[in-house]
Amino acid sequence: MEEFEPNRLLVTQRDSAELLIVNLEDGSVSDPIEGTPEVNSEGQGGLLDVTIAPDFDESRLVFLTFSQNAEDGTVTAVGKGVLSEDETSLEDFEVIFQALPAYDGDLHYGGRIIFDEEGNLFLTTGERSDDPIRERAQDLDAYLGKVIHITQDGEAVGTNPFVEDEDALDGIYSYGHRNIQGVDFNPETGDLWIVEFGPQAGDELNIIEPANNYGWPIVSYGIEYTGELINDGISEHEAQGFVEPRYYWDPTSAPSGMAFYDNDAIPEWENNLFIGGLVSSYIARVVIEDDIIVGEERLLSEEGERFRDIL
Ligand SMILES: [Ca+2]
Repeated sequence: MEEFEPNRLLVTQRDSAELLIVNLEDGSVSDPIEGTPEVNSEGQGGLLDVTIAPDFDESRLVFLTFSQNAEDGTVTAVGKGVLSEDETSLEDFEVIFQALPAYDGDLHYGGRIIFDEEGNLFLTTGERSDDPIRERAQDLDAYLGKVIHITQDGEAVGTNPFVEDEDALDGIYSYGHRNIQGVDFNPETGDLWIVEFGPQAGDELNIIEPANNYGWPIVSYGIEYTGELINDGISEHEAQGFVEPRYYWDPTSAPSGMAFYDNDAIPEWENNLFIGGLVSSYIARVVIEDDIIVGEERLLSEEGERFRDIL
């Protein structure tokens, strides 16, 4: 979801690949916007995130992420198009980035995007789930299991940490991630925070800094779906060069979508972090002091809903 005008949202529908406009004042929903990309909607794929350019009022540029058919499987892709003045179509839609390599699977696309203050994009990916492809999260020559930092044309940002490393892809910002499904900037510190799925539990809240390795699939606070430990459950993550999460969930919170509260309406919530939950069916309100998580409240669990995104 993206609020592109007061009380009006651009909303993606994952499996039908529709982009819609929802009016929060009267609850009305537009017809699907024309010109959106063809997606592969098998498994966890489909039309994923949507955001608008910082200069949307002039450019009317809309950015989408989606799972795209490629030669040897599917990829997480980013594209952009211009929302027509009558809001019925995305014009001149073009793909600006593909998180290669492609893989013949339908899980763990990641696919969240957010603009930084310089007008560049952070894109999150997944590691495509299966063993051994998931090991590519540790490799700097693959865009799987990464936070990626690109311009609005899909080029690597020049200040990225691995641009001088000939063996590494220039777009990589951080690595060792599993499946990142939420991103936001902390309004108090300016830091980029992400939330990512663990395997069986072990969902992580991480602060992203350039060149950091967040450990997957070498270390985790979760276990395999089979019940086996991850690498015999090795601990001492930091001693091995892996960055510890700020917080993790066990059992799973199935985190999807997140937003810091930065609004005067409810002063008690100032700078709290709200995280959607899928199978967990609650919204987590996370209280943070000096980058330490000091409290969590679980909201709306009685609704029995899957909360895929948060504004
Ligand atoms: Ca980790």
